[in-house]
Amino acid sequence: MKDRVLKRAVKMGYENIKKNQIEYMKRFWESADVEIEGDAKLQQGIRFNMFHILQSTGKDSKTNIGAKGLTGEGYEGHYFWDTEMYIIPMFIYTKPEVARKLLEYRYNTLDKARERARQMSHEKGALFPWRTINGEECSAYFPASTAQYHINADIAYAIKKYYEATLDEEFLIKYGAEILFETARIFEDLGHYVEGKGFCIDGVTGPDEYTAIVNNNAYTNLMAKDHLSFAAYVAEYIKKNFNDEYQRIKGKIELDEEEIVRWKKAADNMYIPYDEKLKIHPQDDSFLSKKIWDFENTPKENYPLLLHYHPLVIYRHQVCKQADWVLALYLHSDKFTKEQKIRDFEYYEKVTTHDSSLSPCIFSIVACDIGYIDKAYDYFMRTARMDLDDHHGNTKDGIHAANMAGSWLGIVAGFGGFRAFGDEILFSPRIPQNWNRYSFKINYRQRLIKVDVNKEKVTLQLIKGSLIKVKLYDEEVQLEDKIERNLAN
Ligand code: IFM
Repeated sequence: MKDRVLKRAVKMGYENIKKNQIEYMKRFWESADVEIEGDAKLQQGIRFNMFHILQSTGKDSKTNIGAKGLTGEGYEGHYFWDTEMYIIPMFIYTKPEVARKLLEYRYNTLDKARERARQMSHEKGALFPWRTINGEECSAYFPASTAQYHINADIAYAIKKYYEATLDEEFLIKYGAEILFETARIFEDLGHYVEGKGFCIDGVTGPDEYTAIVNNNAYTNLMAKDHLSFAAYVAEYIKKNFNDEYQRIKGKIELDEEEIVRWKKAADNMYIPYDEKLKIHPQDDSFLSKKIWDFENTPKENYPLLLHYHPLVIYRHQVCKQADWVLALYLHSDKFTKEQKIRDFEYYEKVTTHDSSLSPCIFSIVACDIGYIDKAYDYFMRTARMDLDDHHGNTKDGIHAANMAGSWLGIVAGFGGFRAFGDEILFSPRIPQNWNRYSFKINYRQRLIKVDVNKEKVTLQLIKGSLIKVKLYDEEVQLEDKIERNLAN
């Protein structure tokens, strides 16, 4: 394979390769560039991040993107859920064909995920690994890693978002549906009904690596709910519209129609923990009853905590390494009121160390959503130049790829307020005080939309494609050419 690539390169010659590369990058920036006026260092940071993500990502459906990109030996080149929750979103809306390839990679490792499911005593279905290269689970430590069953739901979420943004039925039929069904089976098998609660999922770890093996991790349950109902929807949709293909998949994985009924029932009855006294979503069933970490008496040099305390000490406390439920508030922002988001955000902000580089960008996005723009800006500033300025002191081990894509999300989903839920495309831009202007581009269903924001105005411009309905703040607009509105405070 390497040989073939080299031979092809020699045949093409340096000048041709250079020309193609320049063309390729030009096309990428035309449909993906982000501009920030008023802060040259930030502008440099965001383009540097996008470039790294683009160049580090495998585009052949056999390779993916390592947590450290192509730049260092940290995490041994392994791929994580970072891809589905941070990197694929950037590609879905800038270069969807790459998002598809990354999802196809999961399809190509589905057999390994089936093997893993059997090792974990699931008779049917597929369980994707926490860290991997060829599809095999490579983690030797289960509490804060392989117990993260949410990976299955994260992959389902990425498939859903990719499908909604592209309506790529060919992908859904050929690859997506089988992944969705096989992974949904795991949640159905894992969960059980508890009277007074509903469908419960025990003994898993959520995204937060400072809290391990708990019952009803709220993030996992909410993601599994969405996964199970989407899997059921896709099964019905394909059965109705592409019955031959449906029968093929059904036969291949021996799918029983009753399973689909059970997925729907589990989704409808999924238990999402809620604390009536504090009016917040606890991270899991036991989170709020644990002692809160003594942040006041923890010296600065003892962070990140994982390098200074035994995991068991950390697990016994209320302390989060990274966004867990706060990530759910962003991914499912349509399901919660602003007041609820504020209560949850404020609670988790007090107990989160952000020892993981995957965290500040998510807090920044949710801070924007609830109108805490200065706070959002402070969080965002920790992401955009993390590797250029070596904020974590470990860039020598490689870049923080998820954070890099997260900085793109911070602008687009955070300050730009972009959300897409099927036919609903929403923008609610805000501008931080230090910027004069910023702009970004969104690809959605063959349209290219440019969003330009300055201190007074928001301009939406349809650069490519036909009329599309979008929502700007609370106003529904038919975007055909260009519209301009006052910037909300
Ligand atoms: O996948 C992440 C995890 O969520 C936090 N620790 C680092 C991993 C790789 O980036």
